[in-house]
Formats: sequence, structure tokens, C-alpha cells
Amino acid sequence: MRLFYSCFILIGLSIFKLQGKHLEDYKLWLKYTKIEDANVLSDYKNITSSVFFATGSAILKNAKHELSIALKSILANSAVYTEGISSENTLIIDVYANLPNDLKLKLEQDFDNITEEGFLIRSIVYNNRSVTIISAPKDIGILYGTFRFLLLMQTQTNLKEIYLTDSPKVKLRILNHWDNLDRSVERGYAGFSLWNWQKLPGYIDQRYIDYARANASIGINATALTNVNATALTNVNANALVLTPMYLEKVEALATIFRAYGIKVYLTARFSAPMEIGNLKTSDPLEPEVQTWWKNKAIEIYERIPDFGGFLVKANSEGQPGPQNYGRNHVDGANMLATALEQYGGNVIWRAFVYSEHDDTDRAKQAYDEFLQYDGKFKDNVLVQVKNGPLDFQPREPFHPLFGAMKETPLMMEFQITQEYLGFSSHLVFLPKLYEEVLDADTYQKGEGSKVANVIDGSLYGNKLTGMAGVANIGTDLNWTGHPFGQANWYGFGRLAWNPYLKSEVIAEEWLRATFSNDEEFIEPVKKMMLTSREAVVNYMNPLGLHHIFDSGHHYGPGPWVNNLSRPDWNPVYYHNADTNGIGFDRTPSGSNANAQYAQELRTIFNNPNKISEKFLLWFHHLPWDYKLDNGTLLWDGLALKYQEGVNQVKNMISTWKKAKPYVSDSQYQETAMLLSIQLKEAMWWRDACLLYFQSFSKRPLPLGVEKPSQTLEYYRSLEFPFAPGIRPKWN
Ligand code: GCW
Repeated sequence: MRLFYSCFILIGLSIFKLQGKHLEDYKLWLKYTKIEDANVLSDYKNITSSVFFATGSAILKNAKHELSIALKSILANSAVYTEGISSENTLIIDVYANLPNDLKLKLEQDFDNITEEGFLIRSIVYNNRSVTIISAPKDIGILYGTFRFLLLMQTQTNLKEIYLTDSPKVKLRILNHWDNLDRSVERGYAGFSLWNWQKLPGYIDQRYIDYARANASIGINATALTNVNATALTNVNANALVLTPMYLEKVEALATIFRAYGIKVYLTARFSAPMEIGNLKTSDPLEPEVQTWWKNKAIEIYERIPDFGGFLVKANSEGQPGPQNYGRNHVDGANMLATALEQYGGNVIWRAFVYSEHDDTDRAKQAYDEFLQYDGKFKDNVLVQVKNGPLDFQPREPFHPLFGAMKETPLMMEFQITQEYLGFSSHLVFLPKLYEEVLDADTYQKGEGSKVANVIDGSLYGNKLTGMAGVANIGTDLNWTGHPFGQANWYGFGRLAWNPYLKSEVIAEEWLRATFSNDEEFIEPVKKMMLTSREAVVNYMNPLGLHHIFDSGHHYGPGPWVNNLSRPDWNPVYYHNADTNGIGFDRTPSGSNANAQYAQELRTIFNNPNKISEKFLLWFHHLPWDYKLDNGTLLWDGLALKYQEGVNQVKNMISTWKKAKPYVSDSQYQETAMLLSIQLKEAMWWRDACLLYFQSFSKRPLPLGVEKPSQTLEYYRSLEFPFAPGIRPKWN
């Protein structure tokens, strides 16, 4: 009996221990690990020995709370907080307007370049002693400045002579949740939706607060709570429901929490809502009764949520209702909603992800063809949200041709953080590398140096509204993102939305230090692993510009053979066009001529297979199997070698991670190690399945250095993918 009980206790204890360790993952990059280095510790203790932290608003309260919990943990607390500013203070945190005049004078010039949400962190001599100041024009800047100060500590930056001003370069930094009201998440691979509609508004899950903290720490200032798809399969998933009073009360509860972290709530507006929940006969945007319905809806929302951000809309895309159902266009639809919101300062985010069922031209051309004509016609509070590439979140795509081309419309970037086409939450892929590549691309639309980042931050055409959206990878999993390294993608998105010019390498390093360890022996190799991970996935899934060769429905494993879906442009065969002559999509004038949508300078490069970067080769060209690549290898051989290279890169990631073992906890080590072996197995699956299939056209042997497939093509074709969350059945 005693043995029985002790076993029980032992099991209980080990579960507790295990959970305790996994709880580390829950803390994200806000771990606030105690600093062991004696010198750094003593420096930081000196800086924080006597703190004045202004009080007042809910935002300031949260900022002060964050500092105090963090310092307790990082420095094993030694900070003393004073009620007012005193000559003892070593750290003073307050908005600029409230600082004593002599201090203001010293800092005045720093504020020349700090915008509304920006901040200053500066060490100066004041009252004959060294004092660190965190100040800002507004409370929100104090919150951001506090989080940055804590990041600097977590990354063990020397703060003795810190002099840093920073302001976000992009105004709207928003997460898009594709969360359904039944808590399933479209393309979400980290559990269920965070929003517990059934228990709201009465029950406030600690998760909501931690979600807001994490977002505020990287400067995210808005969130769209619900899925852009309002697929009314079951009533509960009709997004219009979220606009009914019962749900608005729940949204209000979330908005109240988020407001205290500077985060505004947006909702998806189902275009047919006036009919579905308003009992109108039509949702025609030019009908006065429809316009009035939306105006009243706006009044109702703003009474509850005075800082409501606005509506995010997917209209006339993949079966969603929209203005075209009534013979109207995108401008009519967006402007009608914008009129309802404008007096409250709300925005309409109108998505440009459209490709018509009735249009059989190259799908990659359709959004441009449809939207360019509306340039300059949207109201001032409309932003058009464009995916990073012309197709759909592929491992690699050229930038969307609308960037730079729509000169009089604020275009928002839409990145996907959830890894729909990038191995879900099983594969380690550091996405800031992808984001950086897109932001850094030159559109040439206003001459050389017209980068996508210049469009997004508004500097190219002087847009007042600017924005970047990230389709969230967050769910109820204990570690939030399914894969522990998925957290880096959430983190990196936020950092790039704040500053689209940040280098992915800097982001990787910050995240690693805050999340795992500051040990250089750990940082350098693991950072390298993260930075190569994106190229690895491109190589083992879609090398040399191949795209959309995923199996249908799940978008996970390979399915280059699929050719039976109702729309041609849902089928992989449509995209790779492999036959005995060659492979690739011809987007030059001899083909779809999608190239014509880019600036002349780029057209010349893209149209010429010898000039184009090989990473986009088969995106733009259909080429013979014996086409000679830059290094003299034949296309078939080069393609096969790329697939092999991807597999080899994952093998290297595994050896790197083995060496990282001493620097992370056992459970952290195990989690990533298991996921990396899945990734390797699946990288091989991709390589073998694609090469066997393409070989049936090329009729050429695998070149030296490419491992032999372990199964037959028939085997790969017959694989039934197990159900996973986030998958929408019967989808392309
Ligand atoms: O990539 C496709 C996805 C859909 C998604 C759509 C979109 C929300 O497969 O699941 O729907 O894009 O972005 O609207």
C-alpha cells in the first residue's frame, strides 16, 4: 500500500515537474531569467535601485507591473519604488510632459524625432548622479519603452550609457486571427482559438492578458479576432454572428483588456450581415437601408468599444459574399463601410486576395487586374490588404505586383505567420527571413530603390495610413504556437511590423537570447540554423521557383500529381506544367505575361531566364529538362540536387540542435529534437515524391549525390494524410 502511494506521489511529482518545465514555453520571450553574470547583475541593480514610475492610466499601471515582475525575476529584486521623483532615483519613467522642467530641457531635442507611440531610453547625469530615463510623448510609449528596456536586459545589453530613441515606422500593426466562433482555427496548428466565447464576458482567462502582454512587448497594436472566411457551414461559424449584441458584449470584454495594452480590436464584417442578422432583403452597398444598417451597427459597436479599430473584409473571394453579388465593385463596398466608421476614426481593411471563378487567366495576375483600376478611389479610412506574393503564402513567391503599382491607395502587407504551406507547426522555419526578402525587394515603381518596405511604411508615396498584418499562429497549446520555434515567427512579425527595415538576423538573436540563453556558444550556431531554415524548406518543397504543388485540402505534404479539383487553378499540375519537354509556368509574353504587371526594369530581368535569379526561375519560365543552370548543371539535375540540399540542411539542423542540448532544459531540448526528426522524415518524403513524379516526365536518372527514394511513386500517391486541426475539408 505504501509503495502504491509513493508511486502515485512520484508520478504526481514528475508530472508536476514536467508541466513546470513546459510552463517555461508558455512565458514566450518574456522569461525574465535571473542574470547570473555578476558584473551585468550589479550594473543592472545600480540602474534600478530606486525607481520612480508614474501612475495614472491603465496602460501605465500595466507597464509598472511588468517592470516590477520582471525585475524581481531578472535581478532577484532589489528595486525600491518611490512615490514621487526624488534625488535618490536611478530610474525615472514618465511621459515627457510630466517630467520636471530641468529634465525636460535636457531631453527636449530627443523628442524632435519621436512620434506618437515612440519612446526614449537614455542615461544622463541628473542631480549629480547617473540616472536612466524612460520617457515618451504618451503612456503607450512608456509601455513600449519599458518592454524594450526589459528586452535590453534580457539580451544583456550594456545599459550604462544607453541612448536610444525609437518609434514605429508603420501605424497599424495587426494580427489577423482566422478563428471561428466554434473555436476551430482555419489553418491554425496550435490548438483551439484563444477566445472562449461561451465563457466570455464573465470569465477572463489569464491567457487574454498574457496574449496582450506578448503583443505589446513587440509593438503589435491591433487584433482582428475572427476569421475572414465566414463560411456559413453551420450557423455558429457565420461571422455575422459576431456583430450581434450577445457577441459584441463578449468582444467588449476582450477590448477592455487589450486597450490597457494599447491594442485595438477589429472584427471581420460579413458583407451579407444586413440580411443575415438584420433581416434586410439585400446587402447592396448602394441601397440606403443597407447603408443605414451599417451606420447603426457602427453606433452600437462604438457605444460599447469607443476605440474600436474597424472592419476587416474578405469580399467576393473564395465564395465569400461581397458587393459584386449586387453588380457593385470593391470601391462601393469598402467606401460604404468606411462611411459608417469614419466619424469614429475607424478603418476598413479590404483584402485584395481575389481570383475569380469565371476568370481562367493566370491566377497570379487576377488581384492586380481587378484592383489597379480602383487606385485613388477608396475613402481615406480604407486600407487595401495585399498578401506578400501574387498567389498564396508559398514558401517562396516574388513580391505582389500591386506593391508600388497602386500609388494612391495605402496598401497593407499581409504576411502569414501560421505555416499553412510551410509544414504547419511541425517544421522549424524562421519566417522573418521570408518577410525580409519581400520587404527588401525593389519594385522600381518610382525608380530604383522603391522597395516594398518603402511602400509599407508610406515613405514612397507619402500615405497617411500604413499597416502590416500577420495571420496569427497562436492557439491554446501550452506553448502558444505548437512548435517552440513558432514563437520566433510571432515575435519576428511584430518586430518587423514596428520596423520593416530590421534585419532577420538581429531578430533571431534577440529572440534566442530572451527565450533560451545568452551563451555565445549557443547563440551563434542556433541563429545560423534559424536563418537557413527558410531556404531549407524552399529546397525540399518548392525549389527553383516551383509553387503550389501541395496535396489538396491540407497543404502539407506533396501532391504534384493532383489534377482533379473543380477549378484548374486549385490543381498543382496547373502550376508546374511538367511534361516530357520540361517544367515551369511561363509568365513571359509567350505565356500568361504576368511579368507585364511589374515595372519595366524588372520585366526585362524576369523575362530572361539567364538574367532572373534562379530562385524564381520556374515561377516565370517553362524550361526544358536539359536547360543549363548558372553553374552549368542541367535543370533536371539541378532540381534534384536542390531537393537533396533541403534534406541535407535539415540534417544539419538536427546536428546543430544536438549541440544546443546543454543550454536548454531537457523538455525544451526534447520537443524540438522530436519535431526536427519529423521534419527530416517529411523533407525526404517531399524530395522522393516530387522527384519520382517529375522523373516520370524527365526520364532522366537521379544525379550523383541524390539519395535513392525508399518507396515507389504509387506509395506516395496513395498516402492519406491524417486529419489535423486547421484543415478545411474539401478545399484546394
Ligand atoms: O490560403 C488560402 C487558404 C484559406 C484562406 C484564404 C484567404 C482564410 O487556404 O484557408 O482563407 O487563403 O487568405 O482568404
